[in-house]
Amino acid sequence: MAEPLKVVVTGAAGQIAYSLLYSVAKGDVFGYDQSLELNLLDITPMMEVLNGVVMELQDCAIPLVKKITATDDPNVAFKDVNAAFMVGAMPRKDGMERKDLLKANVKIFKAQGQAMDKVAKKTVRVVVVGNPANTNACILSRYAPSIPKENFTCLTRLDQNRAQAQIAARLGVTTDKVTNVIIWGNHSSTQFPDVAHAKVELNGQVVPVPEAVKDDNYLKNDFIKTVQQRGAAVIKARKLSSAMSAAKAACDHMHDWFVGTKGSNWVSMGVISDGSYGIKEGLMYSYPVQIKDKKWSIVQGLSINEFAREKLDATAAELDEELEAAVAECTD
Ligand code: NAX
Repeated sequence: MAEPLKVVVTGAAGQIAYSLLYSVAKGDVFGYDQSLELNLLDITPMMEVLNGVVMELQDCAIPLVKKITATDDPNVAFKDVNAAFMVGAMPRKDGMERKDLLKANVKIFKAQGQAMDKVAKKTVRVVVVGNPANTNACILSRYAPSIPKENFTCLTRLDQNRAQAQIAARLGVTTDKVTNVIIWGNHSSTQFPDVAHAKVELNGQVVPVPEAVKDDNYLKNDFIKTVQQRGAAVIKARKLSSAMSAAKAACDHMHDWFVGTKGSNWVSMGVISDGSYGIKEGLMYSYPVQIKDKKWSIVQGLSINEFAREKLDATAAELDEELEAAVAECTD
């Protein structure tokens, strides 16, 4: 069996981590023959709860798991890690302004970035789940300058999975038949779920999704709104935010990063913009990417019509504003 891979999960006592840890531990992400050392980070008041999570993980009796370390110290949690799921973040509380939320998260991701810079492997692959995910990932990368910027990403796979599931349900196929859906931009309600280049396998034939759906009005309106507001719909129904599906999406994201994408297929990930598709450089923007040898590259040359252009720019403008506000909170 290969050397154990060191994986850290932050916010490890929370609800997403509760599903995520089980999937990671049993091999869904890094392979069923890859042994693991799991580092679990949460804040000091959550240590007792975290201890309960550790007990349950032990009781899962998964042979791949060689070691579990639960801690409230980022320097311990990030030590020599190969992969990081950054789930922990300050949640928005009643009466809290957007500004206050950003401020609290800048503080968290600055401290965690500094620790990562000091003790993590320089090859660590990082996915930020905690909101505002895109901007938190930018801040994390800013404070970990010795780690390549390409190693920091944020999660928009949940949005992609939601979009894929909507289209699959509409066409009466399973989700694996729908490929190349794109989520552009921010993991927020300004995101643009785009099926203009998506494909579906129907009765053994691969056809463009717009051709199969035959309802432009639906694709431009209800479909987009449903995906953008799916998180809120889950909260309304469950009285809790998405957890099982968020954990599954984080696993899909990291799995594809380590294993690669297939053929001409792509997936959506929040990655650092290099100016592709006219998006300001340096924003953590969700793009379609293909992955080979653990390196992602933005899919180039997709046609962007006027409708899409407007949406790509609107979500970029929101990210730009968010990042500017976050950077203003960074007192170096
Ligand atoms: P929970 O509140 O259940 O868990 C969060 C955990 O993070 C808590 O145990 C908390 O103590 C811990 N935490 C807080 N500050 C920390 C710090 N400085 N270091 C380590 N741990 C810390 O939230 P959960 O439902 O698990 O959601 C976690 C985050 O994911 C939230 O920010 C949420 O908004 C975000 N989401 C992101 C999604 C995405 O697609 N990008 C979708 C799902 C989810 O809404």
